[in-house]
Amino acid sequence: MPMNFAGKTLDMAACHVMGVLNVTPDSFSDGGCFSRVDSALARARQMVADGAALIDVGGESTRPGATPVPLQEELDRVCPVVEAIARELDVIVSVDTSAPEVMRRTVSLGAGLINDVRALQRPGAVEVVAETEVPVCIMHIQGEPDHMQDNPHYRNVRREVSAFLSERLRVIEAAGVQRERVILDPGFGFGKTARHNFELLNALEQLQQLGHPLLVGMSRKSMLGHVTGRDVGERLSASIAAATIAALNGASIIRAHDVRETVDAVKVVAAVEEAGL
Ligand code: PT1
Repeated sequence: MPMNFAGKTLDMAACHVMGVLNVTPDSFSDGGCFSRVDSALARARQMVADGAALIDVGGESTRPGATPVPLQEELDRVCPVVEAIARELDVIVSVDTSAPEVMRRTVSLGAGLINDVRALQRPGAVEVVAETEVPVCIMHIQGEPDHMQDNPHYRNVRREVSAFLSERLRVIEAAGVQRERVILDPGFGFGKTARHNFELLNALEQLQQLGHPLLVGMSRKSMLGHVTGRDVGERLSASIAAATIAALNGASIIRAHDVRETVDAVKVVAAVEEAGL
């Protein structure tokens, strides 16, 4: 099952690691600022050396409590970095955005995957993706990042996440996005209690029944703090355990901060699976 990400293909029957590259506010204020692009490129280069098959570039924080970023600000942060990585490195550039204009511009600059935590629900997003040929990851979210953790509630989280993704699939397919280029993500930490997240991790194989490759992101998240009692900087072992479970249960892409360690874990899972053939 190869998927084509703007000229680079990945076997989605295997598991790959996507490195996280945040280009959120810092000391550099202006967009094309050399220092910002340069340090992002250096970080991306290290993640590629560590075995990342994809780099996820994000200019809007979507972690719990984060507030929206104006469009121009997001464009200024993300575009120069996407362009530099696509030009300089042999890796698939993913862009973590919900803004149709950011999708359009970054694909023209060489991005190979659109990663939208809002599942193309912003006006115009489905249409922009339909005009491109790149794969898209649609993620389940309940609410918006600023308030999504206020009081997450489900009658049956597995069924509701699955129903949401099925409905979004129906809508975007009807708009002309071929199903062969859609990746699904249950959205760990996006409007969910720790219990909800673990129920979803437990049910990953059921989500696979939807017939699409799965992307998962649990790296350093609070669900891991909940069970270990550890702060965000001390969650590496828990992140590797979660990544290992996801890989064993069929995830095709694992979004992670600690690329080298996650790649090692994925290699161990692949060796176990290889031995069973
Ligand atoms: C994700 C993801 C993402 N996560 C995809 N894109 C984030 N496709 C950003 C916490 O509970 O899982 N899938 N883009 C980061 N978001 C969060 C959410 C970070 C929750 C931290 C938490 O700590």
